[in-house]
Amino acid sequence: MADVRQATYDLLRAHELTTIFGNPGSNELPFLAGMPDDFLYVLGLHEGAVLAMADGYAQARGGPAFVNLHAAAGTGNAMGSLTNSVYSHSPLIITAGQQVRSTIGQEVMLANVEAPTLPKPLVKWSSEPACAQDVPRTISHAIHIANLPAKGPVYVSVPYDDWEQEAPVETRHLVERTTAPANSLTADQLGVLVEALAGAQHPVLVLGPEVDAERANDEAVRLADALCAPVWIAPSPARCPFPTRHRSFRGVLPAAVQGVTDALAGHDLILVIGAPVFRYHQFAPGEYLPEGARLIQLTSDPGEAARAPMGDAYVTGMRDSLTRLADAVPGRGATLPPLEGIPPARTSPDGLHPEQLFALVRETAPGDVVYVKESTSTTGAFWSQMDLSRPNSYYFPASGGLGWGLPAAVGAQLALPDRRVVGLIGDGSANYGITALWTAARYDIPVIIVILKNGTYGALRWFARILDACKAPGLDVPGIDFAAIASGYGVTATSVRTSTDFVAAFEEALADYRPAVIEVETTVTEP
Ligand code: TZD
Ligand code: CA
Repeated sequence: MADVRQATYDLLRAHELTTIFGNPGSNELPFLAGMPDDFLYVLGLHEGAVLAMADGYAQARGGPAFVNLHAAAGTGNAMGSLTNSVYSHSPLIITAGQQVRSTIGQEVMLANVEAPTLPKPLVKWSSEPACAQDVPRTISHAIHIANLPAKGPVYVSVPYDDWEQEAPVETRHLVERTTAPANSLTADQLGVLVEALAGAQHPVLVLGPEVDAERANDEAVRLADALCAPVWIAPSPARCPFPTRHRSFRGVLPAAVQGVTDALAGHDLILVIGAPVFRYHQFAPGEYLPEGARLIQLTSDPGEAARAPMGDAYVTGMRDSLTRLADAVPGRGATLPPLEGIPPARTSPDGLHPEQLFALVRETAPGDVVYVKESTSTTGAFWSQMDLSRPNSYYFPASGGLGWGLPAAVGAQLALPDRRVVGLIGDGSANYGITALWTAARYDIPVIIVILKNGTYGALRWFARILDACKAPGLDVPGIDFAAIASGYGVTATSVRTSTDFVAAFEEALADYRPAVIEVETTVTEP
């Protein structure tokens, strides 16, 4: 008869969850001690990095990831990263070890008091099984609910004396069962949408991360072509849902109310696909919609549909909707003029301008490269210079919680051994997740981390000016030697200041299938 631990590992294997991202403690050892040989334990040195590695891995593989944290302290360390996972809809099954059942109430050392409450509201579901025999079913529950729409992180706390207990015989059903969403527009709903699109004079598409998450980018292109409509990326994008050199592509919408309205002026129908309406950032009140415009949103997340301040919404799947819409809308029989070329990168006499750096990255990197970006003052520079044409090519922290990018790049590279992953990380952001470099070195994960060293929290300097708060302290981060830090963690590192030196270092890192850090001195810019 299997024990709870064995039953759980069988369940994880059945769901292809054989990679465990974790950082262990005494509460977790009894579970980990039984780990079968076909499992890989990926050790992270700080739980923020553990969670972000798992998140990057989950998003890049297009499936769930399993995380094992130490009690309340480990959970707490992971929660900064977790703020992003909610909004990227990452199906993370997060487990944490708990003290022995009979001692939790005494609040002994390392007891996780009110464990299921701790990670709320950052998980869509959380639980501590009521008895040992319910542990496999609870973990099965967690896996299914994480993967059902809207996907998202879940949390299970397991007392460590549960693992040795006998699993109930019914557990065998869990290994076999599947759950599947049937989220699809009805024929009537499709008809209403087609009619709205066909009747619109100037429709526009606004695409969000769910399109890329469902790998429906090509279907979005088909719809844009049929409608001959411009395409924007929804504000604060965490992924890239549309090829940026396609003739319909207009850019990323600004993350401010009036900015969106101004950019979409003149359109009578705004179809938002796979994005919240909208992820504004800078508070700048104004009109939510251009005069005379109707907004319709397609999302898999009932929460996103319900909380939008305007428009109609359908809760459905993106790939299915896009495919059926592209098939059904009458073609307009016109094409948009081709885009102009990528503008020349701006330069600066004081050092490498971020636009220059991104242009060099674009010219040197292979066509199927994957970018994980976490440098907040270089957003405009990035989108002006990059050419992202393939699905699954761009990631950014979905809630702006820094410390995600560097470890997420490590996790994405682990999930995508056939593509190179390049982290474009600010010298402020790098510090929050820096320990993931050790994991990259230890597991020989060939990620390339480019650190943009401008010596400051660039975006905060810009914000300080906007908020009239320029006297705020703590905005600069001079004097950090990332090449030394990276070597300390066992990663080959170089520090460069010129285009020639950067290209040489980047080419060498691409040729060498090993982790690398390239620290680049860049000039201060505004987002
Ligand atoms: N801490 C965390 C966990 N998340 C945050 N978003 C911040 C602090 C605040 N913050 C921003 O929102 S942007 C930023 C900070 C500190 C500056 C990041 O600096 P960087 O990038 O060097 O990574 P830039 O390009 O210089 O802005
Ligand atoms: Ca910086």
